[in-house]
Amino acid sequence: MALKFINKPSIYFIMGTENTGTRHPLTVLKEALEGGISHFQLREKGQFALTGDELKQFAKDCQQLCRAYGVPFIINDDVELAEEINADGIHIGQEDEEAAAVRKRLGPDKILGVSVHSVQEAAEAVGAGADYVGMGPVFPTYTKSDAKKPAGLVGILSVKSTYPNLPVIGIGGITPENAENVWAAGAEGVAVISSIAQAEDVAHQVKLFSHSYKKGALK
Ligand code: FQP
Ligand code: MG
Repeated sequence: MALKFINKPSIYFIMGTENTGTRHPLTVLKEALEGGISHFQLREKGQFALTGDELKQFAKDCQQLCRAYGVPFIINDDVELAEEINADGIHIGQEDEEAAAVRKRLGPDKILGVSVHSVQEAAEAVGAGADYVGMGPVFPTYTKSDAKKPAGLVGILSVKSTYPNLPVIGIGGITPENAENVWAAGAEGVAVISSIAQAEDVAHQVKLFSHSYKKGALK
């Protein structure tokens, strides 16, 4: 079973088939795993998103790759798919199925992540049995068209000051250049789509994120 712990510095890669441009998503995922990502979330969204059996097969391929590297495989939104293929965890937002119900459905051993934008939502996530919260958008992002107004670094700081033991993953517009501020705000991890999925050298980009941690920790 995948470890449920989310330690600093987690490099949490999120990807779907629409995020990798002309490159094959499984190749990009493999390179990201080689580079040392700590978590992977399959987030299959958009006009040409895979569905049905095609999605299931793609999810299984991602899962197999993640397993080979000992990296937890987490599915975005789709609780049914996560159950069906026995994913390591699920990530849900405020507009998705209710967190407490999802925890009940998946049992205590699976990783449950919940998106939050305030201390209030973080409190609810904790009550529902979340293992970590995704806090964002930290910076403006173009990947998610329905993204809310940036919660910013202040959002991470306030959640960490109220719940020091709750793992917080910053998401939204994070790059190796600005990541040190996310670490300095107290986040356990950075979640990244574009900056890794569209990098020319994916493994190297992941390493740049890992290196950004030491800088942040010194602050
Ligand atoms: N945080 C994270 C994580 N993953 C996510 N997918 C989100 C936040 C956003 O439901 P949500 O979740 O608000 O939107 P969407 O389903 O479009 O992603 F912390 F895991 F990095
Ligand atoms: Mg969602």
